[in-house]
Amino acid sequence: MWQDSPDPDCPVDQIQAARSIAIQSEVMSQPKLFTLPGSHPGYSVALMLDFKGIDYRRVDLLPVIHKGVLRAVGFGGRTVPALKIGGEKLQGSILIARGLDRLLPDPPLLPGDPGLREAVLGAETFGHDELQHPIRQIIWWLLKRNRDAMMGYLEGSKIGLPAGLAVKTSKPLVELEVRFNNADDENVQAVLAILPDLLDRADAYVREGVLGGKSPNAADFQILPAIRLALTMEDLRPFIEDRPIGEAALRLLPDFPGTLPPGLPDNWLAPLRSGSPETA
Ligand SMILES: N[C@@H](CCC(=O)N[C@@H](CS)C(=O)NCC(=O)O)C(=O)O
Repeated sequence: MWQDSPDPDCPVDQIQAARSIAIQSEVMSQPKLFTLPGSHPGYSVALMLDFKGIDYRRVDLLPVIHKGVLRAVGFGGRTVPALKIGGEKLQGSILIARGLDRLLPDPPLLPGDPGLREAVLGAETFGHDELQHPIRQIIWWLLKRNRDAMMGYLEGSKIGLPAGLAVKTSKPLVELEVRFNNADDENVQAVLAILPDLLDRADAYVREGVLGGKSPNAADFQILPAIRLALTMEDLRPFIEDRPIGEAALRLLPDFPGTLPPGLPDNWLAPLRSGSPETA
């Protein structure tokens, strides 16, 4: 245990050396990614860590319960992804992206060319501020009505209890998440009405070479997991899979757990049917 005043039997130099070894081992200890099964920004950060070649441990939490765990391990916010790395606690996919580039600049998540860098940052903000949440609202709306489908999204996660039991007892947690995320009929219908525009804008980023290229960047990592999660929803998949953004998501994430059978009211999908020339 650390002592604040020097031990008379131990030279001060040794105390300082031991202290610095302890700090180094904290810095070097294996990073921990706290996430929820199926969380698209959780995937964003997992992909960034893989891209950087960082060996990390994933800690899968259960929705709602995750808040207490995050607090207990010292995070201030209530959402995942949250990352403990190099003695730092980073929370939020964009903040983590900037933090990773600061801690381990190579390979960079942002391009060196100033114009492209600005475009990537703009696309990343679009993915985070405009695309991420609507996808979350649609999936919680569907999961509320088909809790058995959660089994698929739990595949490959270690949540500390059998997946079947987690699904069986998930009703209150799902209902709370639906409430926290405002995933009610009115909002989900509104989100589906703007989805064609969001997809058009995402396609434009691919066409302009801002994302979907050979070497993924921060915008790929922010946007493509959200699109990949949308592709697990059978209601949405036909409107996305043949688009440039759908193809880019399937290239980056060919395997992704979970499937949601059709469940959205047919008339709510009308904007997607008539929404844009690409989906006609
Ligand atoms: N926009 C933030 C927040 C992400 C976020 O809302 N994460 C969801 C999981 S996808 C979450 O933690 N939800 C739990 C809750 O809000 O209770 C980010 O990109 O990190």
